[in-house]
Amino acid sequence: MRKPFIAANWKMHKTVAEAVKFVDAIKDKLPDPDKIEVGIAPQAFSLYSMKQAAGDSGLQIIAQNAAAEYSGPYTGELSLRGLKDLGVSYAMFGHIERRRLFGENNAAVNQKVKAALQMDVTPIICTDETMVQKEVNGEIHYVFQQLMSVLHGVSLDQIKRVVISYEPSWAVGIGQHANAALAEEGCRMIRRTIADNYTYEIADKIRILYGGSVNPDNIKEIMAKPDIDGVLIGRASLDVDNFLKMVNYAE
Ligand code: 3PY
Repeated sequence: MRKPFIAANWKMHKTVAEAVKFVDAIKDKLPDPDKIEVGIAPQAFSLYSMKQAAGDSGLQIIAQNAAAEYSGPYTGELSLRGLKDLGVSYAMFGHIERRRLFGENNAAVNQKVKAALQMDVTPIICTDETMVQKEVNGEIHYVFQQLMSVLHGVSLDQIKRVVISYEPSWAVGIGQHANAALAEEGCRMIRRTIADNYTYEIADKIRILYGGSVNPDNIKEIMAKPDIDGVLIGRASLDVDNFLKMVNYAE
């Protein structure tokens, strides 16, 4: 059984005080962490205070990004070593906004993913690609080239620890209704890509999230899809009531 994972991507929103207030408001109203995992990815300066505020509630505090290098002269970067020291267990990599606005490419994301795995921080790999159809020996194969580039050199043992978030560009940051059927199709193809390139057993265990305009009205339909194990929520996660409705979608 794959444990559902409901995570908020707060992007560049909320001060430390606002973030802590939010955690205080939700931490006693979260679902059983053995059944559903809940996380929030705030701006880096809130990670420590939110960790403290979350206490033993089971709420995961997630980094939105980190550098591939563990320390050194990298002004403005965030180290995985520091995240590990804070007790942060997850970091997101390759979000479409990082690719679009900050020029991150597959090679850079790949380095970060491998560094996170080495540091025992679980990467949440965001992939925004649309599938490429290829004909091989008369058969149509769907290929996730971006995902496979980002996973280059990730071993059979390491891939088990990865979380993948399918965030198609047609759905991110626009606040429109996500198309659950297309979201499922993408996640199913990602699972198949993992099966083809690793093993079926691993593909069956790996968690694949969907990200893009998830909100309290569409989360149930999205979470009912068999290959979607969770969601990464943008704008709708900024409001306490909305967020609580979404993490408790199963009730
Ligand atoms: C969105 O829904 O806008 C996201 O970017 C989720 O990561």
